[in-house]
Amino acid sequence: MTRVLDVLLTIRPSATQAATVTTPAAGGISTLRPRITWTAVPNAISYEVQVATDATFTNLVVNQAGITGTTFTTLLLQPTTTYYVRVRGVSACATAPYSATRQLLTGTHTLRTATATQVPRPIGNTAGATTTSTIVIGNTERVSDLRIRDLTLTHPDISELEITLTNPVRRQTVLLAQACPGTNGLNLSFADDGIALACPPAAAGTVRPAGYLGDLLNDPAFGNWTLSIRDTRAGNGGTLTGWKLELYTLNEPPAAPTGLSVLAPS
Ligand SMILES: [Ca+2]
Repeated sequence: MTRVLDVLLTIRPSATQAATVTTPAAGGISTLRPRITWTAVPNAISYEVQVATDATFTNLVVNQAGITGTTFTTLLLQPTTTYYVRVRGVSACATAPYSATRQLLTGTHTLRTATATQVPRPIGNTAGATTTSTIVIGNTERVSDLRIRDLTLTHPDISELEITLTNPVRRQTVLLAQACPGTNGLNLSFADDGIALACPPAAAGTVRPAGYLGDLLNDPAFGNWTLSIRDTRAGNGGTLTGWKLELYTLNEPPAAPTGLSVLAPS
């Protein structure tokens, strides 16, 4: 007797190429939360990033797996310190070799707190109504770290609200995404190293945003920082009463002179 078996084989391609780290640029001064970017590796389904204080990657300060894109912004590094960065692609059956190591040197940064003046603002009670409040920053240095302080609003049910921050080059992150049903009012700060949001939130606590504030770093601070509050359901409305931008900007080294002239006594 002959039996016929149908066997389904799935051939998964392997990631075998090394990525190339593209930022931070070699030789420059980095913010204290650098945005690390790299070239895509064919067949990779995720990436691993390592940052260490030694070139042999013994003293790891970042060891992040499962990154699905080709960019990753670290948490806070130490100022004026040399770090070493490498990235590799991961596929279902294999791990690609590490990229060449990129050396980076962090600078120092300065805290600049800016308080919203476009408040109070009504939070509309029609479905989908969006309230915005903008803080204008005149400093042109790159953003090295960022928190939102003392975001206060009244609203009988904050789970109707989606709160988003947009930076001057239009990168966005969601701070609060329709969380904590039945909670009346909000008084919270947001930081990537804050605690996980609990419901109802402890008043005046510092929580991790729904998104990642790190996505809004490493661009110039200059321009409009906009807080948007979308009320997703008709009926209940409220008032945005205040918020602050806690912005750390990189102390950029002065530009080198483009030419030197020698003054000789005549
Ligand atoms: Ca509403």
